[in-house]
Amino acid sequence: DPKSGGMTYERYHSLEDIYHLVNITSQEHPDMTKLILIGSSFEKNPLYVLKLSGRRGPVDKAMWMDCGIHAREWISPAFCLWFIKFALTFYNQNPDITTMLDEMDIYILPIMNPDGYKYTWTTNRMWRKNRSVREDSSCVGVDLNRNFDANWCTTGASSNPCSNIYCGQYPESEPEVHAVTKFLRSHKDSVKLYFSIHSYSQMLLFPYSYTHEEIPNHAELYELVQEAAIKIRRHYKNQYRYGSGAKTIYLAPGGSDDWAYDQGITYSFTFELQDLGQYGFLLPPNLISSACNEAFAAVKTIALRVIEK
Ligand code: ING
Ligand code: ZN
Repeated sequence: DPKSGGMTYERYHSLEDIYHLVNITSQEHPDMTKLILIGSSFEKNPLYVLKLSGRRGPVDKAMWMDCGIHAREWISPAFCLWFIKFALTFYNQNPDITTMLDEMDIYILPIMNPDGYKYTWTTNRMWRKNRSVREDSSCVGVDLNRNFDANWCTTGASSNPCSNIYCGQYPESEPEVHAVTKFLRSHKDSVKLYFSIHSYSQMLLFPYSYTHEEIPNHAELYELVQEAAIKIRRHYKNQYRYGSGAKTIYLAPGGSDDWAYDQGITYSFTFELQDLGQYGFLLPPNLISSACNEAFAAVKTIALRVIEK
């Protein structure tokens, strides 16, 4: 039980440990998982997606979730690992989890920015971007959540390589972003639901972030995040704000959820997990389980609604 003591999921894991955990999990559940290499990072670290499926047989719907786009947001990859463990542990025990896995394939990328993550363990805990190098600048790294082809590098991003919100030389210039977009483009027919996990600030967001304009199904997504936020509030006593990205936080072009939405994945979300700023990116390990439990409740609530539709 991921909630119980001694759980390896209640601590943060080094990059090597993350690869190891994903690997052994796939070996322990060969009937329900598939490990897929979708590309590699600038420094040639592998980008592994773990596919989770129920035992009921082939389905035509899928959900995608990526974690760790931003290096310093450690609770994000911790959540992806926790999600995998929780889903596999409670399949055929918890009816909601069983339904989720039986009705959808779930693709999880536990760490989208391995180079940056590694750098936060070795050198600079507050690093955000990836670690790509260019010949004409001494500054390193692109903000992967400004590098998607969604109103790329307009207001809310920077063309300065030294900026923390540097958009890169062109859309999808970064191998990490290219690997994800390539995978999602080739799975367009099945993937109906997209989640990108960040921290911190406790928000449940949906497109657009690149413009103040509302998406066609704004009211529908608003209801979904509202329901999820109410559940978190009721069961976990934590407040999450919700709404479109541009209206709820700030204008941010080139983000993954906006790109996914414009590809036709009309249920597309970015979650900002705990906390509200007391610890910020340095969320202590003893808060991992509460952050993950409430985030899981939100993902589950939305996924079950999308399955019903
Ligand atoms: N927040 C996100 C960021 O990249 C965001 C907010 C959400 C931007 C969706 C674009 C799209 O700035 C954090 N904490 O990184
Ligand atoms: Zn982030």
